Amino acid sequence: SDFQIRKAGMGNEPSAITVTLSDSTTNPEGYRLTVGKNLISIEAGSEKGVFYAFQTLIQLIYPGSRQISKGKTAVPCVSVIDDPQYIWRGIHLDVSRHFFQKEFIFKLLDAMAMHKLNTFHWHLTDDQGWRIEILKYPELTAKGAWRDETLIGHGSETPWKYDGIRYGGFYTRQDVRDVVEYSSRLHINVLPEIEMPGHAVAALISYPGLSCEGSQVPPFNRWGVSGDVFCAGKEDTFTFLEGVLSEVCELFPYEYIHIGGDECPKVKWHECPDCQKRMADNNLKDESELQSYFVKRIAAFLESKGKKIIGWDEILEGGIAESAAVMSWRGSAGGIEAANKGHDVVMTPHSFVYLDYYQSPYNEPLSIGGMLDLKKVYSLLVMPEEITADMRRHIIGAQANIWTEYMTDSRHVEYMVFPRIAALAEVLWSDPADLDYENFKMRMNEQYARYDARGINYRVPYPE
Ligand code: TNX
Repeated sequence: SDFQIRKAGMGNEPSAITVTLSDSTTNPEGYRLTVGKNLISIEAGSEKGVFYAFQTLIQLIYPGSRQISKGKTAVPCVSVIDDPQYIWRGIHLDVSRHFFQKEFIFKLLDAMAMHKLNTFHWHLTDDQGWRIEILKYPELTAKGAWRDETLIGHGSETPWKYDGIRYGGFYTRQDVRDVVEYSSRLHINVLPEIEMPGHAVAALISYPGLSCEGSQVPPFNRWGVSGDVFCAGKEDTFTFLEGVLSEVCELFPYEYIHIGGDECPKVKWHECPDCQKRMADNNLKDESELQSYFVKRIAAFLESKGKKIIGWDEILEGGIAESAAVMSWRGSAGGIEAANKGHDVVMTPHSFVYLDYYQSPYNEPLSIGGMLDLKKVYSLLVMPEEITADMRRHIIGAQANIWTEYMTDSRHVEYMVFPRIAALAEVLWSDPADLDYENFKMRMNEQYARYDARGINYRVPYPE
């Protein structure tokens, strides 16, 4: 990390590695790496490119498949000209259903950098736990960060059984700053997500006045979708969310804030006099338009803070805020619609990038369902064919989502993430014409050794 960057034109004394910042690479994340007999030279248009050149260099040196002795290491002679296809290359981690210590976040960020990923989407709030300290609303972490019990087994097994064990945790403001700082050194943007209007039970338990009934809602200690959501009629809801988001904006320098928007049942809104009055006052014809009103209002607030919003593809329903970006999770349809309307889109279609799905049909730990092996991840077409040529620039990338209902500890998270994330990383970085699964699979043998060297718990493929 203390490496000196020698700018072009500052003399040509001999050195083992030279780094030159130049305009010859047009993509700021791109680089040229040349390993010759006596010299390793790196050329890049920005520090990001230099950083990725070093990731490649580290990749060439490790694992121990090449000779390392007495402080000496062999680096193969290569010439690499490299840059990414997409600017958004991400991992999402749900820390609400299960909580993961800051130290694990650092480990995950390190692994992201190794895979040249640049966006960490931190899913900080959901029904089962509020995980970020907010000074203005201390009950969020005093109450909302804790639950009295957690579902045992799979959510489809009824009657539901609970473990009776209190569970929880949260990140302090200092923890958040530490993660943001650590990420910035790895050229990773941190995207915070504050869920609304649904997936809000932990917030409602902390501040019951924000529900439609305005009284205590029951805890939601199993998985799935709760009918209790933020009241869209009461002004208090907006005061609260603006207070929360103001602190979030202050803590996270990234230009985007994720406001959730997914899976918001409208039953309570339908029965709530405040929500119905809001609809009448604003000429909203149904509850979908009320959700759209909600999201647009929050978008306008965040814009006033200089931020952009991104949400799950449900934010398209009832009319989308003009400046909003969309995460297409229910397949590609939402992404196609949004991009063709001129919105930026991050592809996260569940059947290709939901890393909570099973990785093989045999001997796997309990998972939510689905089947998503390495090959399937590798087959993701980031750019759907249905996007018109002039709108292709709106598909800005993709990310894998890690929902943690069934992952109780960080080793299990690692097992679900690795090696599948390597497939996504390659798909996001490479020219589609170069993608070749059999070749990738062969190269993964070295990647597994790199995971071993870093103490990463990955799924070992079956022998063939
Ligand atoms: C749907 S994807 C959800 C999450 C769940 C996930 C489980 C999305 C925006 N919402 O709340 O954890 O499925 O796969």
